[in-house]
Amino acid sequence: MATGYLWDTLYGWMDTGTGGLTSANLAARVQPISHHLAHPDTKRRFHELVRASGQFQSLTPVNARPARDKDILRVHTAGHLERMRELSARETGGDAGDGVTHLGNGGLEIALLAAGGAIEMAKSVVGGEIDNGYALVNPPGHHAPRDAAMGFCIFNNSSVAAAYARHELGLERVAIVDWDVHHGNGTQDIWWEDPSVLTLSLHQHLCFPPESGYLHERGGGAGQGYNLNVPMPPGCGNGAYLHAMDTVVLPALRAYRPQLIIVGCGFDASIMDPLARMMVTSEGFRSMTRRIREAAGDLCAGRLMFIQEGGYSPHYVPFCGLAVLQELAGEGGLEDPYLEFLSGMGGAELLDEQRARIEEAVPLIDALR
Ligand code: 9RB
Ligand code: ZN
Repeated sequence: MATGYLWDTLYGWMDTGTGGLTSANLAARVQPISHHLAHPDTKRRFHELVRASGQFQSLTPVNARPARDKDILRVHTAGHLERMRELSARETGGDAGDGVTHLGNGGLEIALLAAGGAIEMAKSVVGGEIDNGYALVNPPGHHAPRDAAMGFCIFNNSSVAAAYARHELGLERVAIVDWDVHHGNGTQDIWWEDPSVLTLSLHQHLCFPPESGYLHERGGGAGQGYNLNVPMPPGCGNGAYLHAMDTVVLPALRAYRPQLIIVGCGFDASIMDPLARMMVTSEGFRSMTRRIREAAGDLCAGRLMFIQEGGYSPHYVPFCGLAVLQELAGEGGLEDPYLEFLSGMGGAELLDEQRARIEEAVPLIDALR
């Protein structure tokens, strides 16, 4: 099993500003802090664990290249790209539009490298140079709709890769499974009327963005039925997530028969994450990865690529990520040193309330057959 892996030093140079979530603001008494919640060190620590654990030796390196304007413009407006270009050219950058998404000086170059990294991984997987792959990109992408930056996201990396696969690699059906704990609203927006990309988001209901990610948001026009949301209550752990995979995600994939599966892989559903209230451990992410790898094997010759989204525990993201990489590559290695302790906290078993909420999404699959 050849598993591709992609990281670029510049991903760790994303300037997230001086605040913790919003900008530091003296009048509002929001103090500056060295690490914004989305500071890239969390992802850099993941990369460093990949190197220091020895896992890197079993992976096939894939190099990032910047996305071209035409790659971005398949899924974003020219106005959005130009606004980001203008902001990035400013001496100190600035807010990209929603009050929490800072784009520093030169940040456009890094955002284009993230979108381009997703493209390079898609090329390698579809071209057969690797069986599957993990693009550890930054900034993330799934909140960015066609015409804006939002929620730490500048360009919608997974959508840029899906559009590339559709238009340059000749695929007819691509599925994007987004298990970041927040709603993949940008991806939903971009493919709303397009049945050639199935979009599926598992998320903590209303965690972010506000008023987004309801079950009844199902796509429109020709895309009607091809957007699936699985809003989950706070407190879901491994059992609930695996139930969502078994009853909604995998049956939806089997009904849709994609030629490539893209996973929007956030680790912010983890039990250690500061920005949400779920309880998934590295073992949960490992099991979800195994299930989707097996599904990709059955459905699309194993063509599967992961694209990094959120994840804000600098302590735990590296070990969740390592578990996913081990599972993609089909071999074990270094163990999660926190797992025994975290497993003792409970929360792994599926509760009736969680089961009921998740199974509300099961009838949505009928539209895909
Ligand atoms: C806004 C605020 C946010 C923004 C982004 C996230 C997580 C993103 C992620 C969480 C909270 C606040 C718009 C505070 O991880 N996605 O995967 N909060 N945003 N105040 N205001 C006005
Ligand atoms: Zn998230």
